[in-house]
Amino acid sequence: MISKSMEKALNQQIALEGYASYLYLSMASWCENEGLEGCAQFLYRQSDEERGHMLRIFRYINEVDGHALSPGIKEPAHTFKSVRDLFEQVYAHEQKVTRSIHELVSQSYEEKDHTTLNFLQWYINEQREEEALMRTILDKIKLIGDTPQSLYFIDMELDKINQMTAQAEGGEGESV
Ligand code: OFO
Repeated sequence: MISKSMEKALNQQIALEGYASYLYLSMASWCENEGLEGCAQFLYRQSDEERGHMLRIFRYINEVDGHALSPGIKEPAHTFKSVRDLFEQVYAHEQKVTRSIHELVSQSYEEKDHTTLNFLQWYINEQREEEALMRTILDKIKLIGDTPQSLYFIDMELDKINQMTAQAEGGEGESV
């Protein structure tokens, strides 16, 4: 059984993860329209992952006798200034999610809610990995540059990440 304030905070986290899923979906669509297939596939997968993160919290709340609420999602941006701008936004959003997870952890400590504290460990690790991945992508974009001529090489880098992820998952590399 979780407290009402923890239930509310976890429901807010659901909304944040849900928004990430829709934001990354919108970004995938923009990339696909720009002919950036590697970036698009990467973002489609990230969007799916964020939905998974949302559902994991959703199920947890109900499991511990709370009430998970399906969130209203604010409409994300549909266009982006550049690939660099897009990934800077992804990184900023991931940092925001990390801060929010850490606040949930602090609240769990304060409430001596060891069950939720334990549940959140997975998210702490996930956020560390996600932030590191997005930083790596941004570093590559800075190295390559994002002039129109460089976009092909950025897209190839994203494609390499997609292939590595697919190998790690033992799949064929297509998530949509
Ligand atoms: Fe679930 O926020 Fe990214 O990983």
